[in-house]
Amino acid sequence: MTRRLGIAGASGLLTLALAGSSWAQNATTAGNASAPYPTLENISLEWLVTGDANANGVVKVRYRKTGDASWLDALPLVRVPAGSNQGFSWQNRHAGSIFGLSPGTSYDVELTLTDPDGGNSTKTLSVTTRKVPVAAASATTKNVTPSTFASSASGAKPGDVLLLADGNYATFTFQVDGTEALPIVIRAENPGKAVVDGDVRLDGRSYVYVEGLTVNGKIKFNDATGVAIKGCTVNTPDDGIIAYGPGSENGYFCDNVVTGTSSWNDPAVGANGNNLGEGIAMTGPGNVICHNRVKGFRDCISTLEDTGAINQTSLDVYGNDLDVCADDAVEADFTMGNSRVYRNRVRNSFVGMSSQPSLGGPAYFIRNVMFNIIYSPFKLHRGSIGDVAFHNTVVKCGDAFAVYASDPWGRAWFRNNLFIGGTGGGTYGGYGNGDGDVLNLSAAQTNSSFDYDGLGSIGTSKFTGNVSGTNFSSLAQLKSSTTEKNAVQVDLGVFAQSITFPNNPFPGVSAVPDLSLKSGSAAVDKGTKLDNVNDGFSGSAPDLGAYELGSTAPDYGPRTGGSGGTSGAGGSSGAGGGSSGAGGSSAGGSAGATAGTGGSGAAGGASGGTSSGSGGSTSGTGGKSSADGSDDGGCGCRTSPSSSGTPLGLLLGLALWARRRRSPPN
Ligand SMILES: [Ca+2]
Ligand SMILES: [Ca+2]
Ligand SMILES: [Ca+2]
Ligand SMILES: [Ca+2]
Repeated sequence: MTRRLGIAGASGLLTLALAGSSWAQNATTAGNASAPYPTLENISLEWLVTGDANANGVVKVRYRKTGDASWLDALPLVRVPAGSNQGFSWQNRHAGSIFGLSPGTSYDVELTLTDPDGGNSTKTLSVTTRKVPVAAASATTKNVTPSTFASSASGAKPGDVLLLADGNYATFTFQVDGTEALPIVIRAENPGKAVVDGDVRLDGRSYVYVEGLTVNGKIKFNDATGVAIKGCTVNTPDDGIIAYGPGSENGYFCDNVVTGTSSWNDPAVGANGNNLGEGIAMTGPGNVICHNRVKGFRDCISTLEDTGAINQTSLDVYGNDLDVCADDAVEADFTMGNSRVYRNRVRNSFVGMSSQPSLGGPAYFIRNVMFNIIYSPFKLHRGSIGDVAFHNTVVKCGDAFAVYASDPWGRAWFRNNLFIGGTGGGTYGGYGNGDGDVLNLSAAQTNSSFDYDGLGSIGTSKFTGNVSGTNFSSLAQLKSSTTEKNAVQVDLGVFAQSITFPNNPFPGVSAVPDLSLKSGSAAVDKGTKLDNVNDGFSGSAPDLGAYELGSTAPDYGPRTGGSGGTSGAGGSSGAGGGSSGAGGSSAGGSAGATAGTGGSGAAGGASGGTSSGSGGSTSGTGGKSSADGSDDGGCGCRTSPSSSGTPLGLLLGLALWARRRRSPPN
């Protein structure tokens, strides 16, 4: 990922010109294949290529634990033609993830590239997932009290566990590094009973773990490597767990309870609402944000945007329980491939998942549950490219799934989701959320593919919308005139429990109801098979939405008994994998996938490699009312650098100003 300020537009035009010229090379020349920043349960794959201007190359993926005899199929990599957008550019490649692996385990990965125009190639990689970060077996425990903390901290050595007795501790900036083999652990003897009155700073630190503290302030770690924040309780007036540039690399932020001050009412919601702070926010590669309970922020979990975004790749956000996120529950903006947001549960939030934009992708969103959100379940603004959404369940007022920005977005791949909207649409926080269209995706480029989704509009007596500029007003019309050839119409009767439709988003719901499916309902066995995502499904086919019939409900929020591995985006049993609890190994994955057809998806489309998204974004207002969409620092309605006469520096300056205004960087 290269940052190229000011020349994005010129490059985008050049890309378009080359793709359309007779010089365009349709055969593939394979370049370097790599697996950067493996996480605990997922592997990121990148295979650079040149040529393949017609973007019809396909990379099949197989994997196995090193030493196993038989291979398992994963999804084909996503084709990511070179592009540029919002001051960033990306290389011509195939990219994708293998989900649901075990921590600290070696895998063989086989990539097979075929291109009908020539250039077939095979690569094999050996990749080891990261271990769950725990104290070294040989760790030396040092007992610490509030009065001895300063001397113990300054004298800490790699391999030490500083065991903090109950009591109140002063704010501190930790100054000593551990190593990968010998981390330094700062641990509450009794979880929650060692209380820090103020911020904890780990800036520049390597392999320092903080476990079980109560922090009345923020935990901040700019420029950190391999830090872990586990089982902490963070009560903050602004940001909770946070790293600005150059950010955090290979960190682990799990099983925390992070509470802010934003509330759930109309004046509080949206980009211009009376809200403050980021619950867990960071930039950098290889970070794992899992099983946290986050409530009361502007964005509950967030990457950074614009000039703040640095190498935001190989990012895992899973198992989190998110409530009162006045702007975005998960703001995965400016991700740069292999971001994985899965098996999270969201309620009482303005936006579900923001991808504003994905810079080429794939940006995965899998098996998330969103109940009583207002605006978009997936906010794909600012020309997002490469969003992949499988098996999400959404119940909200107004439009079920709408992207209100007029900026073209593309190479999206949606399968097996449940989108249920209905009555109660209107203007909230200054933004309209429609009147109950099931899909409102008018700016989706035709290189996108939406299919096998279950759609419904409760209480409106209509089934209307738009996909890539094509209007429909019935299921039959949707199926005959768009990519949704296998869509089904659903209502709340697909759920086993009786569900009260959230047609008024306020005062909010106290819990997400159980959205497991009813046996025999319209969402059961209506999905399509996706290798490594819904292996082991029950019945004749995968079900729509987050929960396969008969599967065990996953855990959301902090796991009792520790912070072990969990299962995966897909995992076996099709349930998104149950999470495992203490020290668990992967429950997901495997399950003997047959060499199925899998999804070929949008990425395989013959779209001529015009993926950049940098061109053509107009400054439209897009939304049905008010402005173009909520976001931090940089409105989705702004004119892109490529087509605007506005100096980019001014736009970036405004964006930075907006971010700083809401969330001081230091
Ligand atoms: Ca080709
Ligand atoms: Ca944010
Ligand atoms: Ca099924
Ligand atoms: Ca936001």
